[in-house]
Amino acid sequence: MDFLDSGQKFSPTRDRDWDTTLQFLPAVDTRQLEKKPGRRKKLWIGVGLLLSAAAVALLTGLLVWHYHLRSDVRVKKVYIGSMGINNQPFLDSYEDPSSPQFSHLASLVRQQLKLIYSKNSVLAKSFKGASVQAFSEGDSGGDSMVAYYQSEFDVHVSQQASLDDAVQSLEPSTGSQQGRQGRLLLKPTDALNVNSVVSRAMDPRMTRKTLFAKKVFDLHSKDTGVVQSPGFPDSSYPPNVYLQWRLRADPGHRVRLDFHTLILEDDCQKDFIQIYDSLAAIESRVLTEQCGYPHESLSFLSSGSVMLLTLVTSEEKNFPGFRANFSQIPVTEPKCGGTLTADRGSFSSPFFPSNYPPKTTCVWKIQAPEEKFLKVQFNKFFLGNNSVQCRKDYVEVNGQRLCGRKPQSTVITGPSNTMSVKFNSDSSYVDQGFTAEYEAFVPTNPCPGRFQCTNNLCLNKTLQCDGWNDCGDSSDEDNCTCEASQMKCKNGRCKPKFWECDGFDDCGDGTDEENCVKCKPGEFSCRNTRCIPEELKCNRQDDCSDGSDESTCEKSLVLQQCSEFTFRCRDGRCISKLNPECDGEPDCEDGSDEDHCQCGTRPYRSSRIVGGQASREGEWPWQVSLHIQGTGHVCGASVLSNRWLLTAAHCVQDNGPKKYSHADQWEALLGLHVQSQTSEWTVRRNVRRIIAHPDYNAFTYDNDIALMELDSNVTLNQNIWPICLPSATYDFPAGREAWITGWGATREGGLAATILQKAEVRVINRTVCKSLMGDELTDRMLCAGVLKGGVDACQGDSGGPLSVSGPSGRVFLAGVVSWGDGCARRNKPGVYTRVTKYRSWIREKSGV
Ligand code: 4AZ
Repeated sequence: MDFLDSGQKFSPTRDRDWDTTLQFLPAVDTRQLEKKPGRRKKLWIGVGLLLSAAAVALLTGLLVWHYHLRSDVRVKKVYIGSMGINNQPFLDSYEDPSSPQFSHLASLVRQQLKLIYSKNSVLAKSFKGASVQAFSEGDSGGDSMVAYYQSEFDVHVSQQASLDDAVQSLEPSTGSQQGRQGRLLLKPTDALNVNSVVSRAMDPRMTRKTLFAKKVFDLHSKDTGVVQSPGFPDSSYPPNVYLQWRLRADPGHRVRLDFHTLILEDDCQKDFIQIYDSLAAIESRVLTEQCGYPHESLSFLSSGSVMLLTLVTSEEKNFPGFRANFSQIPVTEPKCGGTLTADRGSFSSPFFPSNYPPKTTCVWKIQAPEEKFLKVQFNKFFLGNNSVQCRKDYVEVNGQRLCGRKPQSTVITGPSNTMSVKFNSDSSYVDQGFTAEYEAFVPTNPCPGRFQCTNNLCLNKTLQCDGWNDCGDSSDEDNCTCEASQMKCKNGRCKPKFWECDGFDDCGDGTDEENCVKCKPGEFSCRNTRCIPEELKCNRQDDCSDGSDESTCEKSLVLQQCSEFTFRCRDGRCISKLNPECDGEPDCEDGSDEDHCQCGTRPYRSSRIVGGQASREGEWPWQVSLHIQGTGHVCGASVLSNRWLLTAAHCVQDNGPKKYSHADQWEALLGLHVQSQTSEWTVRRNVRRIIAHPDYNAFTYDNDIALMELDSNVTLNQNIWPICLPSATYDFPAGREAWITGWGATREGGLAATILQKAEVRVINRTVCKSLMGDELTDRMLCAGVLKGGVDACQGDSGGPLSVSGPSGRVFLAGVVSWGDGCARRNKPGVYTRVTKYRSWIREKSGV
């Protein structure tokens, strides 16, 4: 069962499959189709080639004639634009398109546009007409305003580019010849004093012929209001619509839009929302485009008093949609920039963690005592895509510009007691912004009592030489003296010996993975332990006989035979690619490796931790807390669909008078972050049925897995989302990073956590784990942990997920927390139920 298909509240339509009743007709006389060797065959090939060449020539000629020589091939082009007007006070009646004042001003704008276009031969010839859609106050307030319009042109196909150039030339772009020419056209020769014109061709996705419903909603926010997609949350949004919500605030205010829920189809070519810093859908004013189940901050602010929200949907796969609150705040809030004189402090981009508004500049001047220097550390830094020379959104520290998104902290030191930090956003595409801490320091001692990384970050000294890259540039792992349990890498770093030959480059220079392969030099080591000549790798032949020599190549190979290392497509054929499912690329001929992939995404990015730490709300939307009535939290579980959870079988075994195997004893809390503190996202469900694995062994914990069916479906939301289930042949190699999460004890014998905890561990080599944990370890178990100790799952985490990110960032359920020798002990990893072993059992019992 596809969870999206079985939803109680929404039911997206599916792509149509092949009609399996179709059959291909048999050949009438099979003998005529037999091969005839010799000259006759060559003759036929020659004739075929000649005919094909003639057909190509004819087609080319027809196309050239059609597009270049025919005089009647014309196209309609629509441009969306805004016109800034001076000396024109904004009246309330301009908000009402049926008012006489609106009609009068709209007619003046149309005349003005005609006048502007008349001065350019390309525009004059092809202009068909303009319609005015709305007005708003101007950026500078007072007597200025903005008109939003749509202009239609009719041109010969070959003239489209010149039309684009001519429209663009109307915009004053600094310094360019076209710009200067453009400004001349705007001379106020008429009733309107035009100060700017911005226009862009309409996005082709909004001109799709299938869009049958186009509608505009006008909303003025005095206080607060709600916008939501039609049908939300009871049904999915309608297909083939183009909807616009024009949001206005009072003069001197900005519009603020905060999304409560946003779940659309994953493909932005089909269903998407856009938010504009404008009342018209002008591409150069778009603040964001979103589809799917977005990961980023979903709070947006306009620069002025207007904002436009648009929703475009396609025929198929319609999802719940969105709900957002809108409100207004004075433009003057919050005040950004200023002078900072304390020895240390922090500041952030305006409205952080909401997205910063467009067209905003803030300058902070930091002043320290004379004898000190200053440094600033950016902990969060999300400033949109990198732009050439950081010309779009940027932060400038003492003249040095930073832009883009930085996954690690960045430190900038200044060799003086003053520092200037400037933040600037341009008119489109906003992001979450930054948080920064600054500190004055004595030049001879930049990190008092702490370790100084090469990138100037200061770290707690205990993080030095612990095998983890805490600085971000690995300088805390350089020049270490290795302990007996560690190996020395060629680059001087120390790594636990257990990480040698685990398939993961822990040293960073590959030395821990050298001399591991048993094959001779020049040979490739197959996963089934065979050795083949290196040059046979990626030659599109299955030389290993398990597909592994073709598993990491650019193109996947359809194999003659399947193996435990290959992926089986729905049509029964096997492909060579390693872990192809839900990686964003269709690899199977029937595309089935990309089916059922609405899973394993989350709203937040996670960061590196030492030990366990509190997670952020919504970071692990598949995490479930299983409560026993009267006891509270007992075990964890994972969301598989809107009806099914996966947990450990040992969680659902009777324990004396405690009837844990009875479904009616349990309550599942989904979308929970803090125990005993439910939020608007939390959903409680009773349990209808428990299916523990029939071969669960209460002594060895073998087959420690159980399914739980909820008594009614849940509506997925940004804090409740399924994790992806790996196929039977999915590979989680030793060394792969994994995350454990739960409300279990924070140390052995300790108390349970209130806030959902997370910790990073690694998958541990099976042979190594067997040597550490003994023969109790079966092939249906997987080990993960940090062998130096200190990080592990513990009592109360059982049943919860061991989450591993796949190649495209989707998260897969590698294991179910099962058992261990105490918690977080040195050389005692956690043991997890290996989920790949139960893929068909889960499908058979739950349909997921
Ligand atoms: C438990 O008792 C438990 N260190 C879960 C995991 C581990 C130990 C105990 C692994 O639920």
